[in-house]
Amino acid sequence: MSEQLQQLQFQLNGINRQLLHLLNEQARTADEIVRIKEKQGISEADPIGVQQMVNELTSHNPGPIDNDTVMYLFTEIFRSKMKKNTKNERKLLVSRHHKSEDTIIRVKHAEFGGASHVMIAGPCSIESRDQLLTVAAALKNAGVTVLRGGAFKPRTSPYDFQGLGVEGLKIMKEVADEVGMVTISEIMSPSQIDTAARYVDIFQIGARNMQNFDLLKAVGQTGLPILLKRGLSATLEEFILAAEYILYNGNDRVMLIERGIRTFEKWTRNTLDISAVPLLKQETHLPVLVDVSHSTGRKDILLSCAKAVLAAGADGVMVEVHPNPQSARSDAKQQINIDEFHTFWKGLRDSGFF
Ligand SMILES: [Mn+2]
Repeated sequence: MSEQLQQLQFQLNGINRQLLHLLNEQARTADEIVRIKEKQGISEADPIGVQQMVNELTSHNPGPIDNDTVMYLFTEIFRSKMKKNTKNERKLLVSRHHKSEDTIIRVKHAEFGGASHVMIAGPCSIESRDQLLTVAAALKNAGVTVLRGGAFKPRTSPYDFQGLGVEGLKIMKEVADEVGMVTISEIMSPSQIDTAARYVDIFQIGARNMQNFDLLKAVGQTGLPILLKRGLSATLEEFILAAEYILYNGNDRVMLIERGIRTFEKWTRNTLDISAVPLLKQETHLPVLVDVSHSTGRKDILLSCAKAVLAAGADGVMVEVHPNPQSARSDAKQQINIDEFHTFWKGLRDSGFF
């Protein structure tokens, strides 16, 4: 009995090997068909005619395998083939396949994605000339090159402070010129581009606008440096496809910034997705930054989180700093004051990240 079993097992192994051999033969033949059709300029969704082949097979099926199973098996085999072909065809402009070396974005004296890390700091909202100048002067003294500040604020509630608008941008330009810093501010609609371009160096597209496709197309048609934030619930694929819109429309000066995603966790404002950093660095050639303020929503873990993302390969971090966070008109809870910034900054420098 056991001898018979052994014999059958041996037979089965032999059949499997033959099947594997035939499957490889089949793949080679299908590849050849695809190659010839491509040469002739024929591009079809189903170049090898899977449906037709499966119909042909089921009409000649001797059994005992039923036709449903035959259909399922052969469709699966060919489907993997079709997927492979379409995947090879689509090489995203943001991807490492399209461009293997890192994209370095230079804006005045700041460099993103280069050899050194970048610190972006400043208040959530621009509230007054005094407020911004106080922070900017302190940051500049500490060696920070890039100043952030919101003028057009996309707020969850319409009753919350909506930002100073163009007035805020004017303040930002004045202050930045005075202290000598590169500026980042958010725009929310294509109609704001021309005005903002007069006052701001880098345009931020916020999390809530990551899939505002008209805005992505519009900034794509400019040569302006863009800081694209990951959406609140966006997958990494959706994130890089949003960036692809900008590159596809002609602008390759794009930086990605992880800002936390929405999960069930309540101890942090969002969940900082650290794995996004090495994944985005691996899949794209764009600079990758992390907003540690919005991703955590709390001050006590900022330093640890900043160290973690820089160790994971981030090109820089963004943090919200306000001269008097308690009185801030937005994100009062998460902004750090100037002393706290100095501690944070020293922690990162002592660890060798800056
Ligand atoms: Mn904020």
